[in-house]
Amino acid sequence: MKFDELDRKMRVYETAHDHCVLPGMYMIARIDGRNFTRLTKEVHGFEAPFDPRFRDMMIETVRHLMQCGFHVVYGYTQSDEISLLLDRETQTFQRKTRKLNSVLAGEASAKFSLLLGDLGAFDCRICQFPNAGLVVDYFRWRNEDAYRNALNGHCYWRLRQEGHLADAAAQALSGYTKGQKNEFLFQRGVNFNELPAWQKRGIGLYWEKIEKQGFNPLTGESVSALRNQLKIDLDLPMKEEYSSFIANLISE
Ligand SMILES: Nc1nc2c(ncn2[C@@H]2O[C@H](COP(=O)(O)OP(=O)(O)OP(=O)(O)O)[C@@H](O)[C@H]2O)c(=O)[nH]1
Ligand SMILES: [Mg+2]
Repeated sequence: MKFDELDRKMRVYETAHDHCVLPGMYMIARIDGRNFTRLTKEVHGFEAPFDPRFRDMMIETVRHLMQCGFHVVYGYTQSDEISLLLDRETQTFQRKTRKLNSVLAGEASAKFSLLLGDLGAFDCRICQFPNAGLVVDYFRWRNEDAYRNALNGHCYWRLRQEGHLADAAAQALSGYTKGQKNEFLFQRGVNFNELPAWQKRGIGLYWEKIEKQGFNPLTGESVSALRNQLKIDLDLPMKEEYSSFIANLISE
């Protein structure tokens, strides 16, 4: 069989199920560390529940994903996950989910591994939303998840420090209400409300316009130009204020 014929024959098996996200749909990629429970605690011994070194590696991974050829409007990270809101009109890879998922997972894994100096792999899935309200709800959902993770994480590791084995600590926690978890920490000198915002709400990355002063060598005049700069926000708002913040980003 000639190559062209073979190529035509085989290509269909590769592309027949290529899914393209419909025009007008919002796309959010969620990228999540594979087996990071083991990687963070058994292999690399990161501080638990939160290690600023791990946080910074995640932030740098998001920064890379926002600067490697995708049109990302907003990046968000908490725990071992990253969410990227793509520009609604983006045509990258003709909106093929197969390409978006594999390239984003590949870029995240490559960058994080370089930062860690060891293998760290990520998966990726694309969520598709027909309206801005659902995009706001999505980020509220991850924001609330960060809050729950932080409260549970602080209680869990305190119980472990006090000598409870993993199962016993998880079992004890499952019976506590949110108020009891706060009280549990408070009795041990930890005011949950005063813990750093990045632990409770996650971290946002978005583009800010800043004015840069330059110099025109032809006229000798100083000139100003607007530049896009990536803002890393460790102090995101919460609840309704966070919803408004996301809604504003989308409408810009
Ligand atoms: N020690 C430590 N662990 C962290 C930190 N941030 C996230 N993690 C851990 O990362 C893990 C993320 O959980 P999951 O994504 O649900 O679990 P996973 O083991 O990655 O499993 P899969 O995602 O299904 O592959 C949890 O065990 C978190 O405790 C950190 O700053 N320090
Ligand atoms: Mg994970």
